[in-house]
Amino acid sequence: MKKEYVKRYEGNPILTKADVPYKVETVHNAGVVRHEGRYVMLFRSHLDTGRSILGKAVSEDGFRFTVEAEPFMVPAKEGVFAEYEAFGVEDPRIHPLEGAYYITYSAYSEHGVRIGLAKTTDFETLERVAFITQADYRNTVLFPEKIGGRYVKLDRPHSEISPWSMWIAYSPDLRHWGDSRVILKPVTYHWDQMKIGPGAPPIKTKKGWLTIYHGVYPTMDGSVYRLGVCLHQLDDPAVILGVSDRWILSPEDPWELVGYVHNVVFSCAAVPEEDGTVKLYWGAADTVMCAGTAVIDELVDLCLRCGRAPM
Ligand code: BMA
Repeated sequence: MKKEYVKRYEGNPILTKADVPYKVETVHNAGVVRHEGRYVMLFRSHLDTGRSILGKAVSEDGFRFTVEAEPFMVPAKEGVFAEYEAFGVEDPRIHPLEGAYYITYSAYSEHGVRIGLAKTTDFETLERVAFITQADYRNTVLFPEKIGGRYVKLDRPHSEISPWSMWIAYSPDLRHWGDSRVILKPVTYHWDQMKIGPGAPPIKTKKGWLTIYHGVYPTMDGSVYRLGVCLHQLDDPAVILGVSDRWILSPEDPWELVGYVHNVVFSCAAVPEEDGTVKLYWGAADTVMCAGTAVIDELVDLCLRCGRAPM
């Protein structure tokens, strides 16, 4: 059994609030994508109101990022988006899809948390498309292409009877979603027994769609957020081919163990590279951004060899 699936970048943390030219309290839970030969990061920051906004940073190598002078996305000022984003926008995931970048984000308001969908082609302007869930949903990721003629998303509703599980849903137009089903649940006395949620947008591999997700374990000292992997069938991603019973990343470095919320590694981004590796990005202790690399085939293999039951 391999000891380490994710190799941490030696320069971690890669981004902190000291790198941000405007006043923020944290830099975490960022979406990252390759755009025109560079890496673009949209990161979440807490303000000193406790509410969140999104900033933008750009990098040549995927590790050393420069933050832009102004925030990229703040709560909308008018209309339906203003009503549902009043308490902040959080945890962006960026999806290259049909020539544009679709951004899913958590929108908070007095009505709860729901998922907004926004669109950009250049990371200069941003168009809000629609809310694609009701409350209380978080952690929505889109598959990077249509499957069976429809768009597909994973997300994470919550209910008392079936806590914090991963669901799949389908859409003809990215706005209207249906045919939803639960596909992966926390299972008692496994590392992710308390809650799970999709992390990075799924990655296409020969053996299936690879999803990096977060799993939470309750302890006497609060919850621990770790990262794990599962594999979906290529032509029917509702079918889970394997889910690893071992985590791939657990809080270890000092900035992962201690911060705004301690013992957290939380990912919204994984960028597959042509050499078969993936650059993985995670927020550490809800305070700073970190990065590392993994070998995609090893993660796929882990899903298939070291599986637990999906539910
Ligand atoms: C989750 C979300 C994440 C956060 C994590 C750890 O419920 O709020 O944005 O990183 O908790 O605090």
